[in-house]
Amino acid sequence: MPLVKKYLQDLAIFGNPPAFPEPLHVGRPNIGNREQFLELIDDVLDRKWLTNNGKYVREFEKAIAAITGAKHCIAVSNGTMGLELAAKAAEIKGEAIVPSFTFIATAHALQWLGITPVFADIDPETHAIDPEAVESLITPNTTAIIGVHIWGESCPVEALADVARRHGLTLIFDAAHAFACSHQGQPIGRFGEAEVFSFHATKFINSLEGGAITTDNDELARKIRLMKNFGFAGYDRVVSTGTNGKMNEISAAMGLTSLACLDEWIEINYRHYRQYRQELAGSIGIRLYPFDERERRNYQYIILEIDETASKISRDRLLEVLQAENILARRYFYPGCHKMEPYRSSGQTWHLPQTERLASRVISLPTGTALQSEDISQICQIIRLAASFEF
Ligand code: T4K
Repeated sequence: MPLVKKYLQDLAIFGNPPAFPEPLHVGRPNIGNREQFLELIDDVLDRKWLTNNGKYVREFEKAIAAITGAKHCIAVSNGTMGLELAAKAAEIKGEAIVPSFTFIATAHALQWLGITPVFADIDPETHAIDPEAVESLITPNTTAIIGVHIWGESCPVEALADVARRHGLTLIFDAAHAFACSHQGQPIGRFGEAEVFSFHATKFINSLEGGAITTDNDELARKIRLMKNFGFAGYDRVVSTGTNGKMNEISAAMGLTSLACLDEWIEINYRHYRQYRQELAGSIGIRLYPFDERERRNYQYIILEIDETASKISRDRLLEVLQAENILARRYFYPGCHKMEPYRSSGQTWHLPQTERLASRVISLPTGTALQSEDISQICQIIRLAASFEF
């Protein structure tokens, strides 16, 4: 580990060697027990059953249903496919209200199905979709609300459910960030009509690529199961429209291997979160996104907000300083979905002041099993140093 930098002039942005010889990425995958994974792969290859509702996919679905408490879990090829299948099976049409402050997949999944995403603003404290903003955007064409449990912190489930109920709308949650998290003591996975998880490589639990839809609704689950397999209800019998949304056996094997480490990884992420909090405490103009520790959280995202008016450094300058040190932080979710295509050129004028303000302030920092405590100390030292000088 290189020497901790003591002086601003030592920063790599001034031409010095970076603090980290190898890049420290946001989103480095958590990898479980290699031997166990390789054994499962061997078994998959020996049994010559690679996909189409195989043994490990069924085990993975069972495990997720048990963790979330949901009646049904349908494993799928990725989270985006999960959102598409859930929206299609729930017969969402016309317009669906979503936050703009989310990964582009939340909006794209709808747009892909010919549903128009309508972007609602967020609560600047929680970063979650604002139910009042949602209600103000409802039109006769609105059929659904898609809440997002951003960073794994649950969004205002009850308030959204209330709006949905009063206006007869379908409520679905994008829970891509929120596996193994809770809301009011209940595991995320049973709220709304359905919840959709991502098990992408960068997620807390990964299956290389993958996702899952959980629901207590028998009919919805039945439709999603059919639709993810081309609408097949048996050999040569297609009973609905469909697509190929199946998870394969190697992905399920990786998912099961990851699940075996769930508690250990939460512990590691939680430790990292507390260390960041402690080491960045008192840094003027810098806010670490606070998780509600009374709830179960996976602490997979370490989110900083840089208030340029109070801090001496801008968010983008800090990002440059970190990148020069090989700390590859990210501006999630800049600039907001509404400023990306095709939504930017849709002709619609969006009034999303909180989204735009937040998107210009946020940095996501590395965490997860790839990081050691010394790495975090060094990252925090660089942030403190960079934020304390005008340059
Ligand atoms: N809804 C929400 C709210 C989401 O956040 C997401 C996905 C979805 C829906 C859709 O779920 P999926 O269809 O993806 O299952 C990344 C992920 O690709 C994406 O899954 C995730 N959200 C999003 C927040 O982050 P990018 O564009 O930042 O990916 P990329 O390739 O730049 O990777 C991010 C970082 O991770 C890089 O700095 C490098 C590191 N990385 C990545 C991979 C794939 C590794 O170190 N190893 C790896 O194998 O979107």
